[in-house]
Amino acid sequence: MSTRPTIRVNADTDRDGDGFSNEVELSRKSNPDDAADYPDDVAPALTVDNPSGQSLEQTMVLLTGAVTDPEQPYSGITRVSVESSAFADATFSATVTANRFARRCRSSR
Ligand SMILES: [Ca+2]
Ligand SMILES: [Ca+2]
Repeated sequence: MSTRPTIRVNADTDRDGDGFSNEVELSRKSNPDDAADYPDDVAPALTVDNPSGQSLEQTMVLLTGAVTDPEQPYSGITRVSVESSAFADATFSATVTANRFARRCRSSR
């Protein structure tokens, strides 16, 4: 049994009035009966607090920042992953809480 919504009224091309046709919503897996759920065309924005061009003299840094998704503020971004040339061969993942993340990174150098 599928929980995917179905089109019941073909004459109404945008049943919930969110600006996306029922067909587009179904093809992009948003709900054609919920105006708050629509296709997301804007990528989330990631902001890192640490200064850019920072030289790494220490073996540990605290990486902090924010992530927002203006098209879908409640889209449920829960994790970010960060790669750094200073920490080759490692990807650091951090849990997002209220749009903020923090991760302590340790270099093996
Ligand atoms: Ca719609
Ligand atoms: Ca919708």
